[in-house]
Amino acid sequence: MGKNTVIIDTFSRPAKIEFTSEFNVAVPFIDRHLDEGRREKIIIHTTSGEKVTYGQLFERVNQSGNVLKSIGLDPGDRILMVVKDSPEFFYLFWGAIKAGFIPVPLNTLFRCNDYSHIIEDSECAAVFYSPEFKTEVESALAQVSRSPDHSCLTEGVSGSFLEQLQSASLELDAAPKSVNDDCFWLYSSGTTGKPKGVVHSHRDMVVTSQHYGINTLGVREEDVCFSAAKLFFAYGLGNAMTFPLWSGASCILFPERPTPQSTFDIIKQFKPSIFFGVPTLYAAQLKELKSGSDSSNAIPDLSSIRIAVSAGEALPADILRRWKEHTKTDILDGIGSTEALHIFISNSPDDIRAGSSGRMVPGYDAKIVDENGKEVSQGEEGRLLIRGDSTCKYYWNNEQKTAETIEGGWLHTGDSYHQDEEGYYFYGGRSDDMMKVGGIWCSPFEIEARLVEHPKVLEAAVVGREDDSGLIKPEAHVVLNDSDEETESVTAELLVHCKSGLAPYKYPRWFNFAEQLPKTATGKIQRYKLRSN
Ligand code: 3UK
Repeated sequence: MGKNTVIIDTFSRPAKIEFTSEFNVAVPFIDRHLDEGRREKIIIHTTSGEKVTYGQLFERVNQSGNVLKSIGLDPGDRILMVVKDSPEFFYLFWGAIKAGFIPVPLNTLFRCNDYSHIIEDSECAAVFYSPEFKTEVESALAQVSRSPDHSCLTEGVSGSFLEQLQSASLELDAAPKSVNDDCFWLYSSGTTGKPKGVVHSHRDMVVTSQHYGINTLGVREEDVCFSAAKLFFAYGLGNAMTFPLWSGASCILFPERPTPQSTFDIIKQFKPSIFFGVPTLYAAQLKELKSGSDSSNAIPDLSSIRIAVSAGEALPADILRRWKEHTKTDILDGIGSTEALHIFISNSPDDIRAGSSGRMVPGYDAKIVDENGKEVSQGEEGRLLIRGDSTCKYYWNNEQKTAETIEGGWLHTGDSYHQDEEGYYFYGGRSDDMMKVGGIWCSPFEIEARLVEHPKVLEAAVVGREDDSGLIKPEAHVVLNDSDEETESVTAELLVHCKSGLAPYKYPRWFNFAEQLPKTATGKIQRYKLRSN
């Protein structure tokens, strides 16, 4: 069957995926579409009106690979990308892979110090960046002890990457690779510590796109995907790039910050069939929908959406319920990670359990263990480990973290979970955020979910705090929908609300009200910042 080919047995479940021994993943993701008759089909719509066909993408990717080769990079060199969601993100990422280099997309919300850490840690050979991020990237380049050999703006100046593309050759042979070769990295910031380079191989994007994209979510050729999560995030990379590419579908790219209004406007104009968001955005969109229906503002037209997806943090059951009430569509919650590359436990269109992360995505396995690594009995809370063919090979330059996280093919997710008798998985918080209250494990997430069910609460974070006797008790940090509310009476209301809906030991003993919660750049609550002890 030649080289650079994938054969999928879709009749077996999980789908059986076989690769040729020589395998560069750029070929089935980019080149294949020409043989399958999609040369004229649009793959990318940008919100500024640009359109890119599969035929044009193939040519730009080849030109990009040729530009990268011409500047004198060596095979396996890392190329950092601080690039906004745009066609050039696709060109750089796939051009690098096809030519045998390693693209490393970075969070564009990082600051100078994050970039200088990553430039040094990755020992990269080149940095490409959009003009929007010039100040932070150039300050980082100025302060590192060893600068990469090449740094290049993507556009807007003479000699930019896009300008160099124009004169590059349209032909490029794929560098010979195999499925297990390093392909691209992502930097994961986690909820604590410095970002770590997560190394993925050539097989991984095929595995996530098939097992989750096609077989769980049901992405098909007619779909138009719109992700509020950006491409530099593993979630966004799958949503807006690898899933549409793998299925021969299309995507919408939006380079700016997603807000309820901007996402509604894009949905109205571009009519996506699949929308990918995060719980915080769904909560904000619902708030906007509510104020829209109260006043004379028109309710936005969301009728093109066939299915919505949520990941990044757990989706409270109440948000799912209210979203369905307003839009008549479901939100599929699923848990994924940078290390697993995408979602490995998920709800699916015909199998939704509100408040749960869903069931195992076929192709992945999970086990829940106690502090000693022993599997717990069903229903009991424990640490979640998963196994599957898209998990990362290792953390770059961090043997200790690799050893702690990857053990005999199993990946420690760092999450606390329990599974019910029907196979649904329930999130209980990060393992290190769990509290023992009165000797019983207590999940901050469960208390938060109860708090956000209250109509006055927008968001909540719960942490453990020592009481006068040195015992840990839950403490709540709450963001109210209306910050002018009288906090004393709201506290009393929330107390009654928690006591009536939670096991007796779980109600928060302290309430704090804030304008917002501390979060990572990817929107995860940093509970450690809220802990007072
Ligand atoms: C948490 C969730 C409960 C959980 C991601 C989809 O979020 C992604 O990757 P990250 O590496 O973070 C991973 C951690 O985030 N988490 C994610 N989804 C959920 N917790 N319910 C959820 N649905 O702590 C996990 O360990 O930033 C999400 C696809 C790809 C991704 N990388």
